[in-house]
Amino acid sequence: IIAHCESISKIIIVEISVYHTPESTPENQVPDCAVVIDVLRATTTIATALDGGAKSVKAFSDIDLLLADSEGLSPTERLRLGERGGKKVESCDMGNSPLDCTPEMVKDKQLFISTTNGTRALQRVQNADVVITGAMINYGVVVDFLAEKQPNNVWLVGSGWEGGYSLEDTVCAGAIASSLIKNDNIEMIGNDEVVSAIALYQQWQHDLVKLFTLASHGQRLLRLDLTDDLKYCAQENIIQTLPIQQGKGSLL
Ligand code: 3SL
Repeated sequence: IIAHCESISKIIIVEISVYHTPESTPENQVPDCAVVIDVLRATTTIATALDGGAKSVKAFSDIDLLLADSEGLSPTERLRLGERGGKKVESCDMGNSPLDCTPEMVKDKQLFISTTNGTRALQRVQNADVVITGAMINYGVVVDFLAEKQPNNVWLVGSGWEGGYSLEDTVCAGAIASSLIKNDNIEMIGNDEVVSAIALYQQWQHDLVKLFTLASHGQRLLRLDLTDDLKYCAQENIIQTLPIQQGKGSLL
């Protein structure tokens, strides 16, 4: 009986809320831990860049601010990534393709990134106690981090597309939540969105490429001939790097 009571007392209740867009997060509140998700493609790119040896990735919602902030570094020290509408921003070195973030390109560089939705989502939650980013390619390390730190409340914030819902961010939120609650000592309470995100992941986990081709932003990327990007972003846990905010907007 004593052993049974001890194991019961170790159960941790984590409150998980999924928000489909940065705009739908509650105003004037921040969670213990915010997980920003932009599977297509910003948080996939950020994880890939840090995994490839980038020193840091600093996110901006505004391109002019990005250009001004990175001005003090020489072109050999920095890399400017800019995307709008899926396309590279003229004044930047690269667009937002994770496939361009090879170790040869990013190693030891400080990256500065601005994208249509993902960097806005990061900005929305930058005051949370802990901010990390997740994507399909690294959600396992997000789950490990949450299982270890056991924050009381977690927001899984999808970037969506210009204020609208996105399938790919929601399925990733579902992957994170469903993996986390597989831990015997963790129980979840959550909003309706987290329950539906888990159901979406359970339905599509074996054919994420197909799901992404149905997604409106997936279709946008396909129209831009970015099929390889889409396939890369749909892979599960191919890297073990966890981007963590250190100072507002900067991920290490
Ligand atoms: O919206 C974003 O932040 C981007 O990730 C979009 S894209 O995949 O680079 O087009």
